[in-house]
Amino acid sequence: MKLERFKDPLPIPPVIKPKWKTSDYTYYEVSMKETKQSLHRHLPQTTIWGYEGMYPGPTFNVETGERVLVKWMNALPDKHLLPIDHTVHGAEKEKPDVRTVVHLHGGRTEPASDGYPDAWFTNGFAARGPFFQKEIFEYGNQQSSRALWYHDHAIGLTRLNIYAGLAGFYFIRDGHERLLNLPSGPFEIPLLLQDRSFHEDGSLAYPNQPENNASGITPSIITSFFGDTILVNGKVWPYLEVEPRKYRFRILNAANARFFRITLDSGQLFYQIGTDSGFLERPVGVNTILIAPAERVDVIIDFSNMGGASIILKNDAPTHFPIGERVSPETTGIIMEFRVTKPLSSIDTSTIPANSGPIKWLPANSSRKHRFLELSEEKDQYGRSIFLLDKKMWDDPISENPHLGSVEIWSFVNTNGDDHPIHVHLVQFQILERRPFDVGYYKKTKQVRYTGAGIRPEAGERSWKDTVRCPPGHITSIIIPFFPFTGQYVWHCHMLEHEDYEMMRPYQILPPR
Ligand SMILES: [Cu+2]
Repeated sequence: MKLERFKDPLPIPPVIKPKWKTSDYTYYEVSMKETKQSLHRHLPQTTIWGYEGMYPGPTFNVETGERVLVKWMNALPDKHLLPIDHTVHGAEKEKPDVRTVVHLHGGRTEPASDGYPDAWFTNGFAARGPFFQKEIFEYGNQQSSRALWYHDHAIGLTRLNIYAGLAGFYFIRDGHERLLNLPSGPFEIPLLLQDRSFHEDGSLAYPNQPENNASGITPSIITSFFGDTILVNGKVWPYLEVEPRKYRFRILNAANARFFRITLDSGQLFYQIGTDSGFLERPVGVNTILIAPAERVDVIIDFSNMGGASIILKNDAPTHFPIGERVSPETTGIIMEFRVTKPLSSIDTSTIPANSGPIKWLPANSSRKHRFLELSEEKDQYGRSIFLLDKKMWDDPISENPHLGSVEIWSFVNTNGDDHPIHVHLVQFQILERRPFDVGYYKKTKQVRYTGAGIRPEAGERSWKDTVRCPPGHITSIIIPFFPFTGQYVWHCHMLEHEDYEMMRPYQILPPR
């Protein structure tokens, strides 16, 4: 299907209002609903699933330390919009087709509210998964200012539920952020990047089997979904009219599997000020930013001297990443357009701060435990590709069990050809290094033989993170302090087709030693 670019203005998801607010807590209700929405002016309306019937969902704006309660409710139909593979763990035929549970990505959340994949629930909470504990989730927001996002996390269905539309932004605000005098209000814009494909009737297209399906199973899970259309905030190739001034963009890669490597065709720099989990120590000016699924970047673009210009936000990340098909310059290579056509409404007094505050760096020797965890590609019993963590399945006994208050180094030993964005729930971490190693030798002997020096994280990664890219042929090491809760969480690849098919593991935070 050929859709014209830059026909629709960029929608900005509305900020959700609480049901009530007391001095002690703020209470929200959010209902997941099926509805129809226009995703492009020339495309018939698309049936989507949205939080509050919106795709993307409404944006949360909360304050550091604010106690937020959310009753997430499933008001979806009984039948799924998209093809379910019942051979995938947790999505067996006897399970309800439409199961949901919400995870606040990047949140320091108690286990009962973290959206454990087996804590799913159906319409009206009629059926509940084995780990379901409560109807109202609680978020303490004991975190500094940053961009989180909320999305579905139901076992065996996450790729389909998010594809159907179940994702939204969640910003934590604080006084430090306000003191930085960043572009704000109408000049702070969230950009949720995704790829999708459509049928002629406007409905969402998601393959019901891989191209060369030798497994005999239909529907069958695919290795990675890549769409032929790019959407921002739920619109296909939108445009945004801006004033000649600085804007702050909160960019999230919410795609199933596509990496975005973004540039501006004007040759301008992005001034990156933050990552997944807060500010960099100081902004970095960069031409290009690589954003894996679930990563966020906080950038300022200065349109001050660009009056009248049209600037295209482009993407050139191959699929799969890093070695795969090149993007099409006419379609997947284009994200959106900025038009500097609005008159300046007021003098731009916002700043790109020279400093955003020091980060307490964790030295490698502050860790007591170092785990090497392989990211491997195997074949399942039907001959399909399956990616595993440490060669273990979701159902295998828990093997990662740090103590509360401890610091560990996790080294992801990537022996396959994909770059995998690994996300650890509850915690934030720092990237120590990525170091090339001898993959063949490792596969034979399980011994690490490095083939080069460790590579420091990129300038735009030098802060706290919750998702880390683990390129092939490298051992990616992160250092993680485990707090403030004990209990069971998950860690996983955030390419949703991988996560849904065994590239996810439970982990347990034990009481302090
Ligand atoms: Cu993966």
